[in-house]
Amino acid sequence: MLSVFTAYGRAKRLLPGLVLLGLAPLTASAEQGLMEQVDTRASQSVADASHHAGFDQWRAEFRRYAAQQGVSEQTLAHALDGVRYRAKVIEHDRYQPEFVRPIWQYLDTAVSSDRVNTGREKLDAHRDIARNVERRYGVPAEVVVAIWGIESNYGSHFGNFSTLDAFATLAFEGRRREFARGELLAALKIIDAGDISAEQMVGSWAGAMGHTQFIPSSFVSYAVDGDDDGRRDIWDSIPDVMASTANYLKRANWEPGEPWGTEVRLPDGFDYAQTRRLSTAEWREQGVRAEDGALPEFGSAAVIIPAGAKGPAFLVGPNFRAILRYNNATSYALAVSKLSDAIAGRAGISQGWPREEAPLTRDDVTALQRLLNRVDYAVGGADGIMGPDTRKGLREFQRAEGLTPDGFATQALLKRLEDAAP
Ligand SMILES: [Ca+2]
Repeated sequence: MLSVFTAYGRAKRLLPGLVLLGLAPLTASAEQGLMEQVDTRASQSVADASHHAGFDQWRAEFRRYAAQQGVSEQTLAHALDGVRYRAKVIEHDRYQPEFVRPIWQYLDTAVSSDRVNTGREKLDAHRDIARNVERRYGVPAEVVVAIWGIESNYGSHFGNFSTLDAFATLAFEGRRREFARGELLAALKIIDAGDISAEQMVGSWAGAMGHTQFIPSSFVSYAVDGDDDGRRDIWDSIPDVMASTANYLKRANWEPGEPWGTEVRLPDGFDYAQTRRLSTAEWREQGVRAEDGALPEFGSAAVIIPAGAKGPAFLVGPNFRAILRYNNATSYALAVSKLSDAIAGRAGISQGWPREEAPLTRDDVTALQRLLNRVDYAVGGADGIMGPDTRKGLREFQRAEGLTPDGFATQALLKRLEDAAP
């Protein structure tokens, strides 16, 4: 899933870059790669020893800092003194997939019939809790269940990695140490507050915790005691899990009573390069029509085409943006939206995805970026990630070539750029 995020815009979200990474089922070849790395490291016992020595000193310094920040001696002694450096965390943190997984493959898994059926069973099993949460926070039960389903497959695999070990290791030598340091402090404060014990605070290697995959700072801000037992428990209390998820969306400006959006048909000659938000009335004026029924009335909505002009199009409103606050990736928000639709018995996506398009590798995207720069569509540094600047440059190139400017990178476009570049 890491690959999908890099493809569709990563991480300015409240749960920065982490939520789903821990759930990411690595491909067989990726697992193989990691195992080989582990073996190499195991033979470097000298390097490992110095790692640990440095880690102990780092932990002693962090302990003084945490004490200054008000964490109790009891929590420091019981929770922080036991944390360990975990090489596996760093291996995951540095892993970069070669291939970017297309959105349709991500959706095949995220909104599989198994996922839908289990979602309906979970909704049935927890119907009273879900409907209570819906009344209290204004977020439909199907949406809460869908987020639960996508974050942790309804709690079946939220990870059993120590959150404290994860953030201590990342704060010691991860890519974003300051961020991890703040999360480790937040985690200790959660333990201090008595919500959960250090032993029970588990989740993904990246530090996303429990059924809802909240990182500690999100837990501090948004977790809710749904069953009124005095503790916020997203590991073992479904009322707390559901209330916390709904509270998060409410605080992300969820509009009660509004749908996320709908699939649309775009008219011939539609301007694919426009990225503005407009009202439904304005989109209607441009000839945008609902695939089925009427367009929802939004004051501010975007038309998105996640796989370019040959794939399906969607009109998305404020609640789609609220889901993006949970995890800032179009593929993620669409998966939650369509899974909630399916659980509620609404229709799936009508138009087909361009499944014949071979995905671009990281190297392909880097080459694409270098070529765009060379033919004067400045897209900035060539980092192998399809971001907004790269898509904008690509749209300009498409327009100059008389193609539909949808900003969707394909092997054919890469070839065309190679031919066009001096
Ligand atoms: Ca509780």
